[in-house]
Amino acid sequence: MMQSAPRAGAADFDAIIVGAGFSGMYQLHLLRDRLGLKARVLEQGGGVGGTWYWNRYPGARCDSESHSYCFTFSEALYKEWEWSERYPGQAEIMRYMNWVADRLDLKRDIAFDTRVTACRYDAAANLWEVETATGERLTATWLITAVGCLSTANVPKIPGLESFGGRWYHTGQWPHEGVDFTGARVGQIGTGSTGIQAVPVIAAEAKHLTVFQRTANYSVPARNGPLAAEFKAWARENWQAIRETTQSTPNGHPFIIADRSAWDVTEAERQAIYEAAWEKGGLQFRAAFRDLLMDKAANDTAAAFLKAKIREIVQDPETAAKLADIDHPYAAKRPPIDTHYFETFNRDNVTLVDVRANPIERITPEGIRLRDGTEHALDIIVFATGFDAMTGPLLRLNITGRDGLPLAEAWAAGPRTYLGLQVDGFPNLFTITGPGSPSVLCNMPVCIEQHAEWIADCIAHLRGNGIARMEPEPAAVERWVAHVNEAAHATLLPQAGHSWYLGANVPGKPRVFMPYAGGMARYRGICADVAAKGYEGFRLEAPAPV
Ligand code: N01
Repeated sequence: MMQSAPRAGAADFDAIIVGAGFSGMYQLHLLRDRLGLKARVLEQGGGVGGTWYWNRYPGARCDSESHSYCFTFSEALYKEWEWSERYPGQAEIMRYMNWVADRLDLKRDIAFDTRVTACRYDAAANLWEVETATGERLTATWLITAVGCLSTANVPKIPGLESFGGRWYHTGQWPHEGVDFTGARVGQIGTGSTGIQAVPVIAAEAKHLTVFQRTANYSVPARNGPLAAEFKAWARENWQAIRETTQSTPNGHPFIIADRSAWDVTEAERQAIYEAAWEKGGLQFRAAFRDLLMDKAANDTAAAFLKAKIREIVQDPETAAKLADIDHPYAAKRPPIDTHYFETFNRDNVTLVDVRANPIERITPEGIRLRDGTEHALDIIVFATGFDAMTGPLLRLNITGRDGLPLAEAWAAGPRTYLGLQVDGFPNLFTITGPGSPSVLCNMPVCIEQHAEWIADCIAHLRGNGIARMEPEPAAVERWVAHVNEAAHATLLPQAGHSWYLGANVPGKPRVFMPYAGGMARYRGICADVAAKGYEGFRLEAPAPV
């Protein structure tokens, strides 16, 4: 169907932003305070914070180091806040987010407790109409999704859940008042980054914890602790240098990947390097050699070191063997970091159950029954089972583009975007950290700042040039999808066949490697180049003459 020429319509808002986490907050600040636009944020939660508003599970803590897990666009803002620990806990991040929101006076333009139920593009008016759960309808020229990549909880459809006589929770929808595990028999399903953080904290409180492991996972100690006064002073004084580092590294973290191959050193030197990285702790372990994510044999050396650590820590050989029976390259799935995860299996009140060998058959009124008939009696089940990642939060918005095309249909075979920022058929829609952008492979605030700034600059350009409609050319989308695929396959990442990066954790979801694995610094350059070339690959249309 031919589409009518765009008109500059009279909308309620210049921009509607969905979500008030890091991305929605910064996008609001840029559009309202820098461009002077009329912008409104719609947020499902009762406060700011995005993922941290919902993920209040025991042990919830960020695994980016605190001095890099924050906004860095403003020197003043950066220097005014002081983090207390190497890795910020959920409560401290929430304090930070609220502090920023108040400091930038953002809350007056955020509608809380407002769930978006549908977004429709009206081609004739060239407007987005956004509907909320209360039936309210708002219109805007620009629709910007700031819904995060991990905000749609994945509760597996295990038969019998509704019959369970105890309580159950998903870590991503944790009750604000907390959960009292005292005296309880707890079962936790899932051993991803979340599960690995939750296990030690739940075990310390519960009468008994049974961990149901489907896929064994690597983990490196976080070595979290209070930050020394000298470090805090160093971070304050080095705002610019920290920012330059995080913007120049492939993953947006404040450490540099060593410029050496695992094969440049002797076996003894390699072990010493891994040992030092293990002692230092955290995600930096990945930075020991530059080829860990490219060369399977190099990766095998790291994997062997980490599996040996598990066997060294865990006293019961049978439990250690199950925990170390890891079937994917190190860091091909998101690598967790922990505080006493493997040590927790030495406690008398913790049991590991291998549900790959003996799968969960059903949930009964009393607990969890496995295929071989074994029944685990439980009072509480914790689902640390992850998310319908990246596409889930977008599809949940029921977005309909040009010619009534639902996003779910456009993406039936997997997400297709240009730069992870726009989708053909969906004019004037921007997706912050969308599929096809580095997003979850990067320290999130770093990629969020880049996206929000690119979008604000783009909107300023469009307004300055009288352009009313922007949409990617299908050929540009085609090229970008191919490039995202090629970038993923240049690494070992697709080798973890059950990873949520591939959508493999949600039954029926298309298996497409969703984030851009070419590195954040390279991606930043590509986006800048596209803008410098007059938004190459996008179709820009001026309003129709009146
Ligand atoms: O989720 P996951 P997550 N039966 O999907 C298992 C971020 N994050 O919430 O691997 C049995 O990684 C599943 O098993 P398998 C971070 O980006 C960040 O832990 O599919 N088990 C797996 O073990 C992270 O990667 C921080 O075989 C089932 C687990 O549940 C992302 O969030 C902290 C199952 C899910 O692991 C998601 O992590 C925490 C079933 N039916 C999280 N279904 C930071 O610190 C699923 N599983 C920033």
